[in-house]
Amino acid sequence: MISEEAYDARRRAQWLAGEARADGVARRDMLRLLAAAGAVATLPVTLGAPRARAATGTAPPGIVKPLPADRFTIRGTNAETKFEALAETGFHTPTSHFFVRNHTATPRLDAKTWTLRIWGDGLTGGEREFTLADLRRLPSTSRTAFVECAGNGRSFFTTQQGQPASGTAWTLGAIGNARWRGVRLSEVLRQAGVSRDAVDVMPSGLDAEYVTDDGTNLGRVRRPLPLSKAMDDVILAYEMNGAPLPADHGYPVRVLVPAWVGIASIKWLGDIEVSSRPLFSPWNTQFYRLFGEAYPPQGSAPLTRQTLKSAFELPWNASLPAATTHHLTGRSWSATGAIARVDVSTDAGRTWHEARLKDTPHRATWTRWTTPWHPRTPGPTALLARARDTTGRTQPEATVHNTQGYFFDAVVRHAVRVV
Ligand SMILES: Nc1nc2c(c(=O)[nH]1)N[C@H]1C(S)=C(S)[C@@H](COP(=O)(O)O)O[C@H]1N2
Ligand SMILES: [Mo]
Repeated sequence: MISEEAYDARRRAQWLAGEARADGVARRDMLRLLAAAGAVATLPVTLGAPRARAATGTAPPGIVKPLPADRFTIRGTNAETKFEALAETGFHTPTSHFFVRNHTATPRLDAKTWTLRIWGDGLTGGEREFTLADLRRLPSTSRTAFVECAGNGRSFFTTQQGQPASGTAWTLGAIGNARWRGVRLSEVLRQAGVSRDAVDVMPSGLDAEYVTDDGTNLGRVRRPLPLSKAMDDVILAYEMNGAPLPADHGYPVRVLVPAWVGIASIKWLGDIEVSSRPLFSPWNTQFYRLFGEAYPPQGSAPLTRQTLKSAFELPWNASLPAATTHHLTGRSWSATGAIARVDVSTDAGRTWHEARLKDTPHRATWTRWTTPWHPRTPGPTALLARARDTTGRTQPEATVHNTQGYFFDAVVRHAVRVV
């Protein structure tokens, strides 16, 4: 068990030492951001008694959208995108192909009665409520970013490194890249009035409380964010790829935390606590930290930014005819920098050549690439893709093991057969 007091104390010490940074936003910059709050006109919002909470609905459990077998692999309550199905899509992942990670089931919420409640001792003027119309009246912002599960690639700890890890056995399809539109969380927090003492915010979902396999009820899916990140680039998204957010992806409003572990992007947002003390939830104490031989007993710091990965748009064990030129395609992505180059090996890692990038690389989105291959000899082989980003980071040959299988960033050996 993690001592939550110890975590709390360490988090607070880091904060007071000015080390509780997120994506480079230091405490002094955050105070400057907060100081700008007074300059923004306030919006008429409901004060006082909370409105009825959003209906939790009685929809059947599970995922609402169709999950055809040529696009998705069902894994428990989740659906993984088949990378080969992305070959028929463009830069943005359509809803029809976007992976779903549900702790329980997609709730059916009514946008007309939905409200977002902002509360906690880190507010200057007490609790505030926003309807969807209130949020839509605020200035909107759009950006493209991926949502990727921290456990994406987890199964390769087992299959490639012989080191099993607990959790959903994703291959590489627990990622989607969409255009999101919504209101900046910083804008909403300014409207609500954030005090100078506030340090953390905790968005919470309206889906059912999560009960673990051993019967422990962990409550609503929720995970704290340092205020510095909340004030930086976080969006409360109400649109995905130009349409209202689909039910499975958080309708009517989800949090979108660019580049961070998918769990930070809370779907079906119901409330946000703003706190003057560091917050914790099981999703930043017992989950979403690195545990294992290479890590301290209390685990690493809570995970923030995702890592660096590459995938081919090919089925596993794909058959490729010999003596033909194939145009291999794939995607690479990084949360720490833009993709700088991608090298591909078609002979199980003996020789490498640079792939041609098809997109202008940006951090927190992916870059598509292509490379020709003219196999001569029939038989099994492995295709490898290795990305490097603009921070100089390269995909390693192996990832240091952690018991929950997060952040697999090693080069994946994609089995194919030349026929
Ligand atoms: N309320 C709520 N938010 C949630 C989750 C959830 O189960 N409930 N799953 C999280 C996880 S672990 C991931 S990886 C992403 C997945 O987003 P997607 O289903 O839109 O692809 O949502 C996150 N937000
Ligand atoms: Mo996730």
